[in-house]
Formats: sequence, C-alpha cells, structure tokens
Amino acid sequence: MEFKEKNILLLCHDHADLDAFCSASIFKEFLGSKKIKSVIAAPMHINDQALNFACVNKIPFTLNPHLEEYDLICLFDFNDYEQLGPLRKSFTVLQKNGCFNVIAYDHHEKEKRSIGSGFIDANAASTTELLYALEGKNFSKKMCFFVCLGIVEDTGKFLVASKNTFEIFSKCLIKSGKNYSDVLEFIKMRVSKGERIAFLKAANRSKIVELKKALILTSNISFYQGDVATKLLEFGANITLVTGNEKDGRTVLSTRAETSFKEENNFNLMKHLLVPLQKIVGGEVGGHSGAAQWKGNANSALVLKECIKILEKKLNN
Ligand SMILES: [Mn+2]
Repeated sequence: MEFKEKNILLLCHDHADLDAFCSASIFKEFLGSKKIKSVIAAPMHINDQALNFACVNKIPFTLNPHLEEYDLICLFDFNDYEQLGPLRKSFTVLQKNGCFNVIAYDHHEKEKRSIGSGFIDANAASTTELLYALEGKNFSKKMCFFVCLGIVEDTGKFLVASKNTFEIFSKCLIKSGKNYSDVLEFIKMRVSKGERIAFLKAANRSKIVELKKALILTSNISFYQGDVATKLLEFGANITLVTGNEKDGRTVLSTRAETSFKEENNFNLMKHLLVPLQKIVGGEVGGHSGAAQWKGNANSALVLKECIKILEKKLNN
C-alpha cells in the first residue's frame, strides 16, 4: 500500500489502551520518518494509561474524528466494527461508499465481520510486537520503547508470552536505551479515588457462594461494575458477579471468570451463564468466555438468584 499523498488517519479502538495508542504512535513516527503526515485518533475515549502516555510523550490525538476527511484509515489493535464505538455507523456507510481504504494492524483473532484486511496475526502478543515484526529493523530508540510498553501491557507483565515475544522485548529494550522500570512506570494502573472507593465498598458488600467446583463472589455497586468484577477475582474467587443500575434504570450485571478455572472446567461465561440467564429474565448479553455482561429490566436480587441457580446446576456436582 502506498502511503504518500494521502490523508491518513491512525485509528485506535474505542477506550484505547496502551497497546493501541503506542501502536498508532509507532506508526506515526514510522510515516514521519518518510515525511508522511498522519493523525492519531480514537472514537470516544482513551484509557488513563494511554492518556498519561500521550501527555508525557507529547503525542497529539483527536477524539471522534471526521472520517470523511481521510482517504486511508489504519486501524490499530482491533478489526471488529464493534470496537468503533460511536463511529461505527458513519464508518460503515463511508466504507461502503468507497470513501477510504482500510488497513488493520491487529493481534486479535480475525473476526467473521472483520473490518478490513491488513496485518492481523493472533500469534503476536501485542500490536506493537506485530509492528516490530513488520518494520522493526528501522525503528528508532523511541519506537522500540513504545514496542516494549505494548508488550508488557498486553501480556500482563509477561504472564502470557511466547519465546519470540521475550526476544523482541529484549531487543527493543536494549535499543531503547531505557530500563524495565521505565516501562513499568507507564504500565502502572492509575486508579482514581472514586474507583478505589468503589472497589472497597464492593469488597465490603460481597457475599461468598461456595459450590463444589467454584467459589463465587457476588456484589453490588453503582459504578465500575466491570472493573470491580475483575478486581474481586484477585481475592481468590473463580467467578465474580457484580450488579448495578444504569442511568436508564435498567439493571446491569458484570461477570468475570478466572482463566485456570475456565480451562479446568471448560467453562464459558456466555454459554454457561449469561445466555441461559437471558432465556429466563430477558435482556441483552455480550462478551466472551472470561468477561461478559448482561443488561435488562429484572432487578439485581432476582438476577443474582437466577445466576446462582444456573451455576449450581453446572458446578455443584
Ligand atoms: Mn492489544
């Protein structure tokens, strides 16, 4: 693909994380080295770590870009329309009308409804690693440092990493001239006071349900249900169920299941919990095996009661 003489948008997925934002930043540098201009953007929001990264490294970006101004859109860290957030509708229409070309750079599985072709390799630990594999020979110190950030973020500090990932990381860290502690400084969770209070309240309210094959923690909180459900797993629960209320009055349920438990029991939150729940109480469900959400009109107490009934059948024998 020829990049010259084009208006290029480097688009991260919505709620862009460090891997997405670092990847777009690497690509901007890469194009810049060839005297090609580009603009980094995200649909609606970038997370706190990505924002901190952008501020410290003085990397400009826009939110909610005008897609019609571009004739080439490069996607970073996603290939699914779902991840376009509020841009989804306009993106779909403009793409159909051939207003721009799309190239995806991603390390997630290629979706059935994948947005576009490009460079998608689910064996890469992060999108930054994928970019290094493509063009790394010419990466500057700074670009190598950004590769390291994406890798450490997306592997959960190397909890899941192939030998190849370690090799690329090591090469990049050496070339970056920085230390591992410099990488970790950017990875640090920046948790707001409101979020920390929510964690503590939810922990305080949590109830234990002990089944033969699983320890379940349930709780209720007004905000951050998803983050709270993730956090509560750290106490040793196999499954967490956290309810709350949406602004529109609907009930929301965020669920998480721990990885080793999932594998041992061949357990999938969508298939074994949320889809059966939806059959009983209605509503909408979405997510994957380890993190999923339900939204609907049934009240919290009823939703939790039905969830436990479903899980008892599956995990109590
Ligand atoms: Mn990623």
